[in-house]
Amino acid sequence: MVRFIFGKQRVFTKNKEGVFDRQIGFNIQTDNTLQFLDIDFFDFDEDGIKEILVMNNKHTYNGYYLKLYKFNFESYSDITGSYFDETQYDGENSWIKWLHIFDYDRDGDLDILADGLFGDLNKNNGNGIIYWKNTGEKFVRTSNF
Ligand SMILES: [Ca+2]
Ligand SMILES: [Ca+2]
Repeated sequence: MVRFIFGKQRVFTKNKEGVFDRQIGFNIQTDNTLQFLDIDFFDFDEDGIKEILVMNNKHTYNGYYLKLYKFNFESYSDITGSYFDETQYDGENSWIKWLHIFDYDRDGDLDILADGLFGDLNKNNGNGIIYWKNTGEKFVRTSNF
């Protein structure tokens, strides 16, 4: 569950017994040039606990910044660099609205598709595609432009 409080995003999760517990909520740290747009939960490191993938816009919709956080019931940390090399972009009114996690390229593993592309990112007469391809090691930003 994600609750919006004065521009900060507080995440409440189930405890180890599977019950939501407000005492173990935490704030997703983003710097104040970033604004949260979409969130997905997926177990990137296959330890049985889902990580938190967040799409932000930068500088009030003038770019995007993808972040990944690891959570273990006691703390959380930014592990974006462990799974992604290209996570941000700067451009006037260029941002991404949603993320979808599914096997976009149909090679048997899950990828991360950007949906709702604006500004410079909305190319090829609106048919531009950006996704992060699962290579087994990392998720590599891929596009058709
Ligand atoms: Ca995990
Ligand atoms: Ca795939």
